[in-house]
Amino acid sequence: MKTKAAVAWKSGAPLTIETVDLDGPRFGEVLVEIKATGICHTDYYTLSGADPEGIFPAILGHEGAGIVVDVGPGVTTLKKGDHVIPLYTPECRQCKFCLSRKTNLCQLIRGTQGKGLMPDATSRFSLDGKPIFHYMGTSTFSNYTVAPEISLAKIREDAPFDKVCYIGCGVTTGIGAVLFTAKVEAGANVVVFGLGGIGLNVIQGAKMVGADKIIGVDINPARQEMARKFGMTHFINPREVDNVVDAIVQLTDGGADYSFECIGNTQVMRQALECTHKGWGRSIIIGVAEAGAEISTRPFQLVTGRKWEGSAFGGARGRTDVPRIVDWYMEGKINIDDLITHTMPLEDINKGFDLMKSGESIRGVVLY
Ligand code: NAD
Ligand code: DAO
Ligand code: ZN
Repeated sequence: MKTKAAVAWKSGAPLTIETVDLDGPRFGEVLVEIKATGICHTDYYTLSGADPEGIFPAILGHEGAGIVVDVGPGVTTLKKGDHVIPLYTPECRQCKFCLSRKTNLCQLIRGTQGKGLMPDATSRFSLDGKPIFHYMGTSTFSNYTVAPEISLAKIREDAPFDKVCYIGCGVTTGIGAVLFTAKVEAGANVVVFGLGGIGLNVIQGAKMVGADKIIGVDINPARQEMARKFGMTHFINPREVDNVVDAIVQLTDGGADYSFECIGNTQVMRQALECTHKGWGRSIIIGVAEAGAEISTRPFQLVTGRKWEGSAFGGARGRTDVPRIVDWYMEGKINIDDLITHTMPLEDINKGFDLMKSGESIRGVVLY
């Protein structure tokens, strides 16, 4: 079939809207009509050329929601008409990683997904007979996409696509890091570095679990108002204090119980570790730094009880946890609507990237 898609031909260049060819789903695969997709910082990270796994030409996008149109042979858990959210972190429930119950990083199709291919090592997308690569197993910047069955979470049918698409990355990454990775307890002091599409959801998660002080840190003062609405109790602009770490240690009587880095800046990652409490502080890295970047601190920071950790997709097991998070939204337990600041047709997707880069949007969503 033919589908409209925004194609990334090479790093650093704007996406162009094309009518591309899409082959039908093969064994274990599903054809999905994408109804809405968010634009995340990670799409820009790949488009900018900073992503070591970035391959071109590709159809980016990993934060979508849509409807199953067709299923390939061997598909047993999904059928035509099901509503789904594509998962860049699949959940096969049978690989060593899934069975360990210690991680959400399913590895069953990791090799081919990282190469921009379906599990049989081929692409379903092409133009003029030349293949176009998939992205993160999702490629939601295409009106129709093919994804492995294990990379799709089935969700309730009354959930609005234009809102719950954000659960495909930002919402789950932020709230999940608090609930599933850190398991923050009520009364804890929490610091969030970077109040963008991810950090605001960390704030929202911290509020949900009953954190005491929720301190937001951002160089963009305009983020303060939104963050307060989501539960932030204190704001620090690093450009207005002599030393961010000292300011947090003072505010929290010795250091935060938990900190979350939601920027991808290795200097800030160090601050995030060092502002946590001696003996038990835990710092969770969510931000993705540029290829080859390294982090450093004095080892004594760890000897004296601080822990440095990371979180991918909020530690969520997508097929299990994403439908639950959709329920939380539908039950009014989480706020997504206020974070979607801009919507646009696919033709305006480059404007969506510009709004994100300038800090004007929190989440821009493409509506098909
Ligand atoms: P964003 O651009 O919406 O937000 C980043 C925020 O950080 C902005 O508000 C910006 O003003 C602020 N900031 C920038 N430099 C700063 C500094 N030095 N000190 C304080 N604040 C600073 O980005 P986002 O969509 O929220 O994504 C954040 C990061 O998370 C990115 O690196 C993205 O790739 C990554 N990410 C990780 C996962 C994961 O699973 N681990 C998933 C999605 C995104
Ligand atoms: O299993 O090695 C692996 C892949 C892990 C992917 C983790 C992705 C988290 C960071 C990228 C954010 C994407 C939106
Ligand atoms: Zn698995």
